[in-house]
Amino acid sequence: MPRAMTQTEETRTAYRTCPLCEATCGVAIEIEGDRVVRVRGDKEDPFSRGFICPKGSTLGDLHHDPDRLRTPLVRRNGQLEEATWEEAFAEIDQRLSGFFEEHDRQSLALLLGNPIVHHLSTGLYVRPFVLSAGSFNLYSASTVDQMPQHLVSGLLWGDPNTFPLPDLDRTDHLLMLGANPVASNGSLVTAPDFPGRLKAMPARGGRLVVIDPRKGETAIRADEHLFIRPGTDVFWLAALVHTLFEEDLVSIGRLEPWVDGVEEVRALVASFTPERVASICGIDAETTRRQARDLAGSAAGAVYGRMGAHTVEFGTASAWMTAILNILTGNFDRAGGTMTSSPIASRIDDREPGGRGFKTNRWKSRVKGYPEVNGEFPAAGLADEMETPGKGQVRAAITVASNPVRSYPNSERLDRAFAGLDFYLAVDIYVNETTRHADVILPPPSGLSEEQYELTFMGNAVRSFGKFSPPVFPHEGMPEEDIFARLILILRGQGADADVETLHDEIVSEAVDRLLKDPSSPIAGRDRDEILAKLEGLSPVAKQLDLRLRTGWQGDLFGDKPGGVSLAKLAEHPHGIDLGPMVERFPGRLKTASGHFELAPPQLVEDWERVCARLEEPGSSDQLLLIGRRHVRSNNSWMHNVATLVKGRSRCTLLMHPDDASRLGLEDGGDSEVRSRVGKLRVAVETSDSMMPGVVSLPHGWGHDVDGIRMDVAAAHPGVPSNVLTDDALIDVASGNAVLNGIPVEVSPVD
Ligand SMILES: Nc1nc2c(c(=O)[nH]1)N[C@H]1C(S)=C(S)[C@@H](COP(=O)(O)OP(=O)(O)OC[C@H]3O[C@@H](n4cnc5c(=O)[nH]c(N)nc54)[C@H](O)[C@@H]3O)O[C@H]1N2
Ligand SMILES: Nc1nc2c(c(=O)[nH]1)N[C@H]1C(S)=C(S)[C@@H](COP(=O)(O)OP(=O)(O)OC[C@H]3O[C@@H](n4cnc5c(=O)[nH]c(N)nc54)[C@H](O)[C@@H]3O)O[C@H]1N2
Ligand code: SF4
Ligand SMILES: [Mo]
Repeated sequence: MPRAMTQTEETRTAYRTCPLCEATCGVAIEIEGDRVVRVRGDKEDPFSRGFICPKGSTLGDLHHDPDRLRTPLVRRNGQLEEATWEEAFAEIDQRLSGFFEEHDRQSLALLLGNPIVHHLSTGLYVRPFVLSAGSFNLYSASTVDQMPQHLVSGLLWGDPNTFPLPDLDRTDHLLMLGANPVASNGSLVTAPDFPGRLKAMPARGGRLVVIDPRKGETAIRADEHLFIRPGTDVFWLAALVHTLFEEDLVSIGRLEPWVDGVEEVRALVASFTPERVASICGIDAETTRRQARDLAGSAAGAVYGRMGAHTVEFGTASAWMTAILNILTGNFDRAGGTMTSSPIASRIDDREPGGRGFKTNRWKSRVKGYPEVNGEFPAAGLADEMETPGKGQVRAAITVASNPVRSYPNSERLDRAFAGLDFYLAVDIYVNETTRHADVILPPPSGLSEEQYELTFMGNAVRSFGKFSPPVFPHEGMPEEDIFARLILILRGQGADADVETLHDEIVSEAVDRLLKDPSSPIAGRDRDEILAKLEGLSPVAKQLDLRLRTGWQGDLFGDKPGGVSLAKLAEHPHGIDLGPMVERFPGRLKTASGHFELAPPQLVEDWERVCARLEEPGSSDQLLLIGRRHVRSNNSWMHNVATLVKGRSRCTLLMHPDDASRLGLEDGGDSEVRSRVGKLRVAVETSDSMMPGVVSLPHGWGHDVDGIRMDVAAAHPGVPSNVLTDDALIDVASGNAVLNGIPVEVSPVD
């Protein structure tokens, strides 16, 4: 944008959104010349109202990080060397064409990592990119994170991407399981200043109850915290549902005519009495009954489960029981309960309940026969696909913003598998534990050089909000959409020099045509050239964004609704525009084939047999179980190269209860060896009675002392990689999600 380029020598403030986590905090970036001198929370942002966390204030450090790649790297004579963009694309074209002459398309795996959801270009180009690859071997952070929720959303109300959001600002009773938003700032719910929103609850008589095997940053602020044995939430949630039936507390309310399967659910939880699950979960029966009554008795309550409830053996069943609790207590789609978002860049098509429903298992993975869910295979199955010979064996990979060697389970096995690939292309900003194995690395520009709109997260937001920000700096290399366009053209067999502008135009035209042809679209039947002319002059990503904004439920409909939202209108509001809290969207939003809520879909009922089998044979409660944890100064696997965030005492320690430590002969600060079925590592012990006895905790994303990485600060603060211990043979069968919490481990002292 011209503004950024003409004012580079001046002092100025740019308003943007922090792209580092789901909270989407507004930031005010103070710039002198071409340097960021300070990042503050933007007090005028109506959604975040000035809140930021320590990570947000390091956006300048990330931008100026000398280790952040600015030029492509190509492997020559075994070394990753700087190359021009032309050389890099020529290499990719030559290597991939050679590869496809010998191998099936399925032998190429695509991996999409967490940061892609924060960039407009990746968000908008990922679909054509995946289609151009023509491979079912698609993996993403979703199956090490939230796939259980996609599946439950898809089966219960017909849309895998409509998430149930706790209405934080209006709820009277929030029952939270497996989430620690005071450290994580929230997940699958976008609410900047989550801590402040929780703090505001007591003033309106609201209560927060946290269920967690660790009394962490959020639990200490709760009105009540209960320890739970890792991986057992499903039993406890089922006991709550059981109690609702037993004590006649079911009260669905307004949506009752649209809810199917209530009697089936009653039967499914019949044997899950609070007494029966007490010893499995570690929560006594009377407390469980009281929790069910408190939830049912609140004016507007919400049950919210995340990471710790989803990345476990029964993750889908937990997400399912959570949704059932919200629906049976009449709290689904009720203000103060659990609602769904109305993003400004989307239409609202809630006229008639009913749609196509949600299907999985349209194709299966080669080695383990895992069904696809939401178009993806389980991350935990990738190493099998890479190591098992045969037609379709994965022999090449493209990773985009993904660090599987630190983020996926049984990471040492994946490390070896990546080292052995025939061809590996990374689109990434660092040479890290995974990308060090690449043959080519293409670095997208710094986030500060991009046009910005948090398209994905506005879809999970507790308010309808929108903010568009132009780039702060000119970019050093190639715009990300051009990187994708070139890769798409290469994957389509059109070569390294094909014209990217034609591809960008094709993608925009297709999006316009879809809307013109769709009878339910607000611009159906309008003149194509008129619409395209009104988008002229914008970048390819801005065109797609403007199209969505202008045809969204608040849009200006390209002139038909004067004063409505458009990109131009957003540009007049650099702090963003707020269009209010969540609103009731059901039953019109139901997209199941029946047009009803399917409380007992056959797929989930079948999966319930696994839960019942475990109820019969719960196994030993003496086994030590490993869980993860997050810290507000860290972000998954890639922000340890920021000196201000990693300084001080190492936070990568094995937390455990002092009684467990003394029983095992371990001391606070002493080294321990931790072993699981798949791996072992050495790490310092930190004792704390915030831990439930029998449970140990290690953060993930560390382990930076490996050969070949180019992240100097991170390498000096390495920590240990917890996914050496997580087991790729354990998955939540229904969704394919990895099990990252509740891993059986042995711990012993090392001298
Ligand atoms: N600072 C920081 N913020 C982040 C991230 C980060 O790495 N650092 N990552 C971002 C990402 S990608 C995500 S997905 C979100 C995740 O955000 P959250 O969903 O809030 O996840 P965590 O912070 O990992 O908290 C999970 C909690 O579950 C508990 N737990 C573990 N096992 C169980 C169990 O079996 N049952 C129950 N009830 N609890 C359990 C843990 O003790 C922990 O307190 O955070 C995002 N924000
Ligand atoms: N044991 C355990 N494992 C976990 C978790 C856990 O709680 N416990 N959490 C899981 C969760 S929730 C998630 S989401 C995953 C995350 O795992 P991944 O999807 O692997 O994401 P990150 O670890 O954030 O790594 C991000 C990668 O993108 C690169 N990168 C950063 N910014 C950009 C950018 O702007 N563009 C591009 N192209 N690249 C960029 C970084 O260099 C790095 O390589 O980890 C999962 N793994
Ligand atoms: S909570 Fe921190 S990392 Fe997340 S968006 Fe806000 S400032 Fe950025
Ligand atoms: Mo995540």
